[in-house]
Amino acid sequence: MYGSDSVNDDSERTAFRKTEKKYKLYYDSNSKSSKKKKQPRPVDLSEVIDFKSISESFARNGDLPTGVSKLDYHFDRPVFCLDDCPGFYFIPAALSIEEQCRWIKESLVSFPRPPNRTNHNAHYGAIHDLFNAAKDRQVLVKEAIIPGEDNSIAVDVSFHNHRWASSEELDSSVNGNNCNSISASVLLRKLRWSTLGLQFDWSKRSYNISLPHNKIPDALCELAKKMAAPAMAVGEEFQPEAAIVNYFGSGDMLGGHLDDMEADWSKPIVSMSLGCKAIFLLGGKSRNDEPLAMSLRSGDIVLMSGEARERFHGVPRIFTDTENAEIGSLEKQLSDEDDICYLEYIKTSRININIRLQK
Ligand SMILES: O=C(O)CCC(=O)C(=O)O
Repeated sequence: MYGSDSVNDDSERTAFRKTEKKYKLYYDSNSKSSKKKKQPRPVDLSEVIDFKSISESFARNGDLPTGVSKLDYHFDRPVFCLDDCPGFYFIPAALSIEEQCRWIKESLVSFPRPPNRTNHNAHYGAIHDLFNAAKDRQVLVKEAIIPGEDNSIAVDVSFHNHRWASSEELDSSVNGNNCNSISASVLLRKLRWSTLGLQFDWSKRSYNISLPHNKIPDALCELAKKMAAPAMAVGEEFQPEAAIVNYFGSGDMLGGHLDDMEADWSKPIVSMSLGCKAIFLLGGKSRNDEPLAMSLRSGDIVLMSGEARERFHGVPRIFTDTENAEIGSLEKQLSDEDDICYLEYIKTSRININIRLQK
């Protein structure tokens, strides 16, 4: 289900699916334009809960809308809860702009590096240095068949045996054949997830502790521990073991799902938003329960623990237009020449890092 819009017939009729469709990106073709430029269909955002304005109005006069409370907890920023949804916490603007940039860069450069797995593993095997290769306009080339050797890998349609080449090298190569190469920038655009710490096997929907892995980076661990604190029992500390990084481009969505692979649902999932604004849907224990819609901006953190872990949730939409993406501060912060490559990516993308305990 990750990064896909595929649903079975039954789920087409559920309240969750109807709300997904309400917010999903659809295009209207503008018949007045000679080129028939596709325009995003306008979407009614009037029912979307906006924790940024809730936070601002709370700071001004202590007012909160019906159904929303501020957690009575000593934390360096307000943590909001929904009265009807125990275990759900929203921390608006939890990350500073510097932290957001740091995690955007890590998500693009180091998180997709082996032994971490990505959605590309199945077809291309482990790919090294994807982001830098895209920056340098490199091309992934399937290695040539070697006469007299077992070429079972090379004749396979997959690219498990590959190397990076410059586009010039490819142009001048006799065998420079488009079918056997793919540009790093296309692969970067098609990057949908990477996994950190304990590796997750999507085909089996379970953690595979035998897969080689590195520990989650210490700095990410420390950040998750700090942010998870409001959802932890007194005296307990969150001990992250695994993280999934989701990459969204324009038109991508994350269909309604439960995160049910972890053994202990009392512990939170710490979910960080980076880049373009998105709509997050928080449903009930059945897909037939109508979900609440809320905005997720760069720097926001959501915690889901306990009962909230049993609720269907998903991301039907990200906004990449200037008015709705709300990434002005990121654009300013990433305006140095060295950072332009990150800016180019994040201008039309969203990254979500969600950090979990496996046991
Ligand atoms: O992208 C998000 O904010 C939600 C991610 C999510 O639900 C998940 O990875 O399970």
